[in-house]
Amino acid sequence: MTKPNYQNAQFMLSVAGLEQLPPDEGVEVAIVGRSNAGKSSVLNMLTQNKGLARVSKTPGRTQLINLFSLDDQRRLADLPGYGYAKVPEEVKRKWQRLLDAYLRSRECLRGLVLVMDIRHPLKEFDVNMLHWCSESALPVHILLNKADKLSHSAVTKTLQEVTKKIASYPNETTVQSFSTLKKIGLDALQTKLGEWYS
Ligand SMILES: Nc1nc2c(ncn2[C@@H]2O[C@H](COP(=O)(O)OP(=O)(O)OP(=O)(O)O)[C@@H](O)[C@H]2O)c(=O)[nH]1
Ligand SMILES: [Mg+2]
Repeated sequence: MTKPNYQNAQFMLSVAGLEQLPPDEGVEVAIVGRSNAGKSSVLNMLTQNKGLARVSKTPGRTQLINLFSLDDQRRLADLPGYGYAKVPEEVKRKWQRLLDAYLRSRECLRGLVLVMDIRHPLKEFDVNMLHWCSESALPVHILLNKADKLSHSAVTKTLQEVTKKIASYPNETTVQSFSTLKKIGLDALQTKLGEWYS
């Protein structure tokens, strides 16, 4: 299959429950990460469409699974952000259940893009996600986003630390630095996605 044209991305729908998802076929790649890590910004940069995924300054606004189609067989999913303290417990539990159910049951899910703030990598939720993916043999590509917030040497150091920590995972687990603000790392991300979508 040819490489997807990310600029063709179209918003499909937002779902609050699995039963609302489109048929489980073709290839889906999901973007996950703690609230405010920059998931929606990554999606906007990838598709060169600033308004596509809502970039919210209020953390936790992405409360549903937002689906975007690249073509009739390939989709991107922007998953609910997790870990935002100010959201009521009940709402948090609801998101967690939706996220878990999606990850467990979605057959067409080919890989996860796990977005972290490079200043706070591998928080508890990130580590849980990596463990879960490793047990489910689901490939993960980590974006250490907001690299513009650190010096070049600090970026390199964090990249080395994370690389070392993920080396023991048996599933395909890769990492790169990224910045939606400075537009750093897009080529590497597209290369990884190209593998998954091919
Ligand atoms: N400095 C810097 N800020 C960024 C970068 N990427 C995103 N941000 C900012 O981080 C904040 C959160 O970005 P979002 O893309 O909304 O994050 P999200 O992960 O989708 O958040 P939720 O939908 O709430 O889970 C926004 O204020 C962005 O402008 C980056 O590369 N560098
Ligand atoms: Mg978002």
